[in-house]
Amino acid sequence: MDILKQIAENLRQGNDKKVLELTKQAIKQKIPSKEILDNGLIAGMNVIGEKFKAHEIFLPDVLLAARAMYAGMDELKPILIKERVPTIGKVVIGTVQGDLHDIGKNLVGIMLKGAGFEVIDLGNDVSPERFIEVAKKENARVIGMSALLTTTMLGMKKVIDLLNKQSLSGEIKTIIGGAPVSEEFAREIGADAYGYDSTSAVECVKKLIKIS
Ligand code: B1M
Repeated sequence: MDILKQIAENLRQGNDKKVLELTKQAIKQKIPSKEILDNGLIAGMNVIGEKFKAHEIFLPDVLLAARAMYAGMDELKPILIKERVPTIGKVVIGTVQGDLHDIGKNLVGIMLKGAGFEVIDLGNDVSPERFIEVAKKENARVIGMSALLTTTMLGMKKVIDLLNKQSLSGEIKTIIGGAPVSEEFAREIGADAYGYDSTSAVECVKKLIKIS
């Protein structure tokens, strides 16, 4: 089996030690880090998502898979960030209130750092007030919000409404992302951009900073 398939398979089994070992091997074999991420780690996590949805596996299995995902991601992080250029703007990121999923948000943070942005990561379960308070204090030009639950995605609108209420939407731009959100939802709630994945998030933030 090719090494990326092995990474995906071991992530699926929640074997963090093996995922770490295989990720190290893949790096040694000079497989591009983006390929290890997309075709190894994320591919494995996608299978977990499908199986969880179909009730074929349960929460503890998902937790183990998340731990294995982090084992690989931590190894890739310095490589993804390596081509860092001088800071081109500050971005505050976080997962919205009530939502504990942070793997995708962390990936977006890693890619933004790699592209030269200064990233202030507020973690998960972030209240609308906190997003804005920190963005104002840090003079951030963009707020990036992640949501993985249909029950929490409306938290993004709360942030945008608060920005409008404080007349800050001209200075602080917003980008949203996460499995349940879409371009259409971004338009509906008045977000400035929608990132489909971590690569498109970087492109969007670059554009937002140019126009803001
Ligand atoms: Co949860 N979970 N989970 N989970 N979980 C989902 C999201 C779910 C779709 C699974 C399913 O049913 N198929 C489902 C949501 C259903 C819905 O809302 N319609 C679900 C559920 C129900 C739950 C619980 C409610 C389960 C329960 O307790 N009964 C619970 C909720 C807890 C809470 O948040 N309050 C829960 C808990 C968990 C764990 C803690 C076990 C774990 C999270 C661990 C962690 O994050 N540290 C977990 C996981 C791992 C998942 C799945 C399997 C994988 C998510 C993931 O990390 N994907 C997920 C299934 C799925 O998404 N298919 C699922 C990999 C990651 C790289 O992708 O996060 O999509 P993603 O990020 C992508 C893009 O979306 C985008 O870029 C990233 C890279 O490409 N992106 C952005 C993300 N944020 C962005 C921001 C941007 C731009 C792009 O700009 C700022």
